Amino acid sequence: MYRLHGFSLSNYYNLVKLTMLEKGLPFEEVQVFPPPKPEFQQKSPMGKIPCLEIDAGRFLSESQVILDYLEETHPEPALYPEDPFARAKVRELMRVMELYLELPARRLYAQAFFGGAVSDETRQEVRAQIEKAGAAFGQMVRFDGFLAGGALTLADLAAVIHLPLVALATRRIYGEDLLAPLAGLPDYLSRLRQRPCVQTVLAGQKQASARLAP
Ligand SMILES: N[C@@H](CCC(=O)N[C@@H](CS)C(=O)NCC(=O)O)C(=O)O
Repeated sequence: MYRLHGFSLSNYYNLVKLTMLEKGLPFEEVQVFPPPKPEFQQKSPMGKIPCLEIDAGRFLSESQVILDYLEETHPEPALYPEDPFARAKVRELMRVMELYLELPARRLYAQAFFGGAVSDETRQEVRAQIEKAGAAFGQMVRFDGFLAGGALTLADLAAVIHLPLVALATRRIYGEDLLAPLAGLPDYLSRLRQRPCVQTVLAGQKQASARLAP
């Protein structure tokens, strides 16, 4: 059985977990809390969470790599469209969310979630990056169905995991949700949250967060 290493407060861990649930794959969760012990690098070379243990001695890290591996080895239910261009467009959406929304927002997490502090310079830089990427993302998608058209794809799973975190971090740092200009986003995310697998992942996230609360 697959073993997924990581913890339920990590959005990258939760994205892989959600994908495995949507695909109906059996897996065991192995708790690894950051910072992982140095030995963890034997499984995940950069020490990053998540890491998927395929079988004894075989590990994969980097969420996108893991997702693509799972799609290739378990093509049903498909979470990418069949057409190569449409598949690439799904990856493009995922890349934009990850590189230009989630990663910049990550620079705010120390203050937004962990009691640290973020400099004014960082706040300004991140704000400009998220505003630009949010506008670009809004041009790329429609929120009235699934992000990439007719069917659920990995882009929707990435959106329901990453975007609420970006929105929350910006609310906490700037007093406003920098994703608010994406008018259809809240309803779209609410629809996705009705999926049982999404609810399972969010319940795990809530439990992990309650365990960390003082
Ligand atoms: N590019 C990586 C990012 C994963 C990542 O940043 N994971 C965080 C937790 S959300 C982590 O492992 N942090 C611990 C560290 O960087 O040492 C992926 O897609 O899997």
